[in-house]
Amino acid sequence: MKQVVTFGEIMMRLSPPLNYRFAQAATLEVNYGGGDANVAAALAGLGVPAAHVTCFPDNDLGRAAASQFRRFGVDMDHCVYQGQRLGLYFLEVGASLRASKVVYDRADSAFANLNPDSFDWEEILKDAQWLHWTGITPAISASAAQATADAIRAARKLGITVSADVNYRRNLWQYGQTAQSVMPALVAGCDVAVCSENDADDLFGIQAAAGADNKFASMAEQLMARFPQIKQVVSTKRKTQSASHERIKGMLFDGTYSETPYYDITPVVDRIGGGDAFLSGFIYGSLHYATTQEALTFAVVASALKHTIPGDVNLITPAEVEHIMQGNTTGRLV
Ligand code: KDG
Repeated sequence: MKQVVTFGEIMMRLSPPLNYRFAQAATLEVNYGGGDANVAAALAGLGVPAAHVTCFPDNDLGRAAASQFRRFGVDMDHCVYQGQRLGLYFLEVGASLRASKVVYDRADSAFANLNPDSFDWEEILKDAQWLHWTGITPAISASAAQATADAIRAARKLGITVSADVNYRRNLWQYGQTAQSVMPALVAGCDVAVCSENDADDLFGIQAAAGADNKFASMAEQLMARFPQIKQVVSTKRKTQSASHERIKGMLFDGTYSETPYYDITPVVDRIGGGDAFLSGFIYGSLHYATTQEALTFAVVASALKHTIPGDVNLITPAEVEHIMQGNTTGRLV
């Protein structure tokens, strides 16, 4: 049984311990992650049955990555094993004034070379309620973009909710098609979009109206006018008071604008996957609460908590999030 299905690449993440620089490190710590898979893993941890679909290389590294996500409670039964290599990414974790660095080594991965015909989406999505993908997935290759389009088409046919984190990563689009030409047709099939003002401008040429009091709401209104299937646009906003004081809030537009208070995220232990934590929290909240305000608050608190957890995946419980939602500013001792 799965309520939510996600689709995208899972990579091995290799990072020097603590805050060592690449040039110093004698060892590299291993984690596994992927924008879409992180959402499935966080949902499984929250108690929502979730499945992730991907293409792994048919070797021990592919199987190790799959078993890690199985340990998180994700249904990996629809994954295929074809091709030679698992994508890698190297992360050097920064601190204070020194930013983190990411180096990708994912060209020609098994996922990039996937065969779209390997996935029977109507079968995979039957009984599911929600399909989620990120803009990373169609950026990887033409075949990954084709499989994303196939999944969305099947989800629409079955009448299930589709969400996308448009997540424009310009350095990933290297296979000859542009995000600006591929993304509109995919986003047109979505009910929920995570989209920042910058991404709306870069991908769709949508800007807040000049002089708009609320730039996010103005952008979201235009996005929904362009893509009428979209019913909710959500995003986070960061406020950086200083290198050691950063906060985030959640924003939502569904015809009316709502937002949450700001929540502290410093000191940041690991910011990778903060956006995935937000969206998994929003899916959880949408499935469990009566109001979008509660869903949005759950989402931003879940994301704030992710910043305290090493690795790409948000391993939290609903009780931990609700404790903060009730106005507590520190975790509960259990
Ligand atoms: O959102 C987190 C992702 O960026 C991380 O898990 C790795 O999927 C990844 C990517 O493409 O960077």
